[in-house]
Amino acid sequence: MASTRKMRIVALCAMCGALVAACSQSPALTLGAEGLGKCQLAPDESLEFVWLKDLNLWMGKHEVTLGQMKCLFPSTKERHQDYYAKDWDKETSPAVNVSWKQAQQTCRALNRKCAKQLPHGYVFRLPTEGEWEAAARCGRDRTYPWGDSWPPAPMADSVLPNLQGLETVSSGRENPPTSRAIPGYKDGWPSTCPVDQSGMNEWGLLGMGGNVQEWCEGWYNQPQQLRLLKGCSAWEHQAQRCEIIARDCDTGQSEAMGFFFWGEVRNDGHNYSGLRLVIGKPVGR
Ligand SMILES: [Ca+2]
Repeated sequence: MASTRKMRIVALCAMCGALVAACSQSPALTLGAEGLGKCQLAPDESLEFVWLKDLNLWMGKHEVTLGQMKCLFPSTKERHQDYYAKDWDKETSPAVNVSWKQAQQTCRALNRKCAKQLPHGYVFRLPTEGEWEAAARCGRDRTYPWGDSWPPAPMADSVLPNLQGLETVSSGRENPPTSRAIPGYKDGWPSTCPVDQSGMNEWGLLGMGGNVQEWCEGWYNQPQQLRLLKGCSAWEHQAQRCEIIARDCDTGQSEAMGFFFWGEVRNDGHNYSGLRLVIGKPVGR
């Protein structure tokens, strides 16, 4: 069934949060002013961006949610397993099982819809590895997105990053089955959590410390065969893999993955992979 949702972009004043303009009424909308931008997909679906002056781009405040993906791709199947509690908020949780190819499709879809509303020379794309790492460091010298401590410490908003803690093991929801967890660590989420509850860093970005891994532009390796993932997921328990410099990969070419909520084990993709968007100058791929 075709979606009746409509897309529009709104920009919010950096200082007071007041609405500046809406693209459905003002095609000349410019997001170039320094501050917070908000790309609203529907009254309850918005893509929020934070202007990062150091990087000359707007970075997604959150990972892209399943609800946002459904808004952009209404014909895409949504699948998840029954072990999720009925009150599980899938719509505001990050989309997972997204391939790199599908992350690029997401950027293209937004660029088609919103090109006229972006500042001249800017596009929706994925962050580069350097941009992702800079956003995770927030201008500081540190090992992990939360600092230098292990086990993980709370993020800047006093919320623990969503990693694989004891609650994941005790809930029986781990998938694939594992008894591994960060010793003594409990962030309260046995799986992914709503994107606005996964810990905010000093630059106002959430999910940089966990929840789902995020596709980046560029390659993982040479010769260029594998695509790059940064960040760790709600199922990560190894310190080294939580470091800002850590890298992960996948072929990223799957067409069959879809924008699934976590829960369906598949053999043809990367179950932990989600995405975060930026609005920035184009980069090579
Ligand atoms: Ca993340």
